[in-house]
Amino acid sequence: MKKEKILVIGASGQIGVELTLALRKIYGGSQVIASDLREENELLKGTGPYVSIDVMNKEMLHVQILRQNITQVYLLAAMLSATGEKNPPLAWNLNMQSLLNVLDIAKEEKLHKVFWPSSIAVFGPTSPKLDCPQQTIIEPTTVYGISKYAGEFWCNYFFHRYGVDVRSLRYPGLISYKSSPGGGTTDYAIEIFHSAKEKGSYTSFLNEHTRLPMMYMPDAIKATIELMEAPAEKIKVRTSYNIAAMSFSPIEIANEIQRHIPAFKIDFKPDFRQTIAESWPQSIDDTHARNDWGWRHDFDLSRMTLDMLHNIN
Ligand code: NAD
Ligand code: AKB
Repeated sequence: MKKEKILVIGASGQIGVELTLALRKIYGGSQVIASDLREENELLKGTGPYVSIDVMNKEMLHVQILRQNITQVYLLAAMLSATGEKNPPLAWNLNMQSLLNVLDIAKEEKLHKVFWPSSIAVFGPTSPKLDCPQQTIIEPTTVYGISKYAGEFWCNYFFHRYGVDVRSLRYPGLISYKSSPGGGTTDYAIEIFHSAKEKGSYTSFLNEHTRLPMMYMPDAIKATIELMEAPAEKIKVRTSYNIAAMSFSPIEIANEIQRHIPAFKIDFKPDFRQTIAESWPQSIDDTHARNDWGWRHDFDLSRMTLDMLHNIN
């Protein structure tokens, strides 16, 4: 087992549950402290320690980091794109202050590493729609996207100014079956599987041809751990790396589901999330991640669909 003591903040969320379980496999259950504002997720119970932490309370966070001898922090607490648009000041406050609290403590306590995820939501309507590059026009139009873009530059700043080894990925929409999604625009791609199995039909809140970059959770977890384990000299992007696996639209995923459930039906009732989705690129160029630290994805649409349908009860 490796000698690190890790704190996962937001461990009961969609990514947090699976990332905590994966980190516990590598570092040992007792070396990975799960924390969240809400209660411990059922899947985490009995696999390692859990503490209740409000990341906005910097003093409490600092005390816990010292008390638990933490050497690495994975900060996952955030308000996602759709929920963020319902309360922009709250989203900005949580997404920014949580990061600044963690970066400040990391600087002061000389933590070994910090992970903080960005998102494809940094891109806006003026960014290239296809194969959107690492460096390009970035003019986000959601409060979530603005907070992620600002956060990327705080990460870059703390690395260059104070030597904090903070690393980041621009996750696409993440698809998983173990824990529920937390209020994003890409959540339809999870709901569709549950609805297909429960009711045989789904009403999509995005219209049929809205293509977005997506990734299956096992790939996202793999990317996160590989990024964090890569030697520091290989991490050349200190804002946040583009990573990609697949892109599809609601009609394309529905067609894929129909290969397994022929009677499955989909219809479309776009809501406010349509505008958010239309502001994002359809596909992402992740050449830098592939070249710098060897990123490769395992799951495409058909492999992911098979696995999701197999695992959803
Ligand atoms: P989520 O909403 O499922 O989980 C976030 C967790 O943070 C929740 O369990 C919530 O209770 C917790 N939290 C909220 N406020 C807190 C506070 N003040 N203190 C402590 N915990 C608090 O989100 P997720 O989908 O797991 O996303 C995790 C991170 O990954 C976020 O930064 C998100 O922007 C980013 N991301 C996610 C996706 C995706 O598709 N899921 C895509 C791109 C980026
Ligand atoms: C969302 O839709 O808000 C997230 C994301 C792409 O960041 N899934």
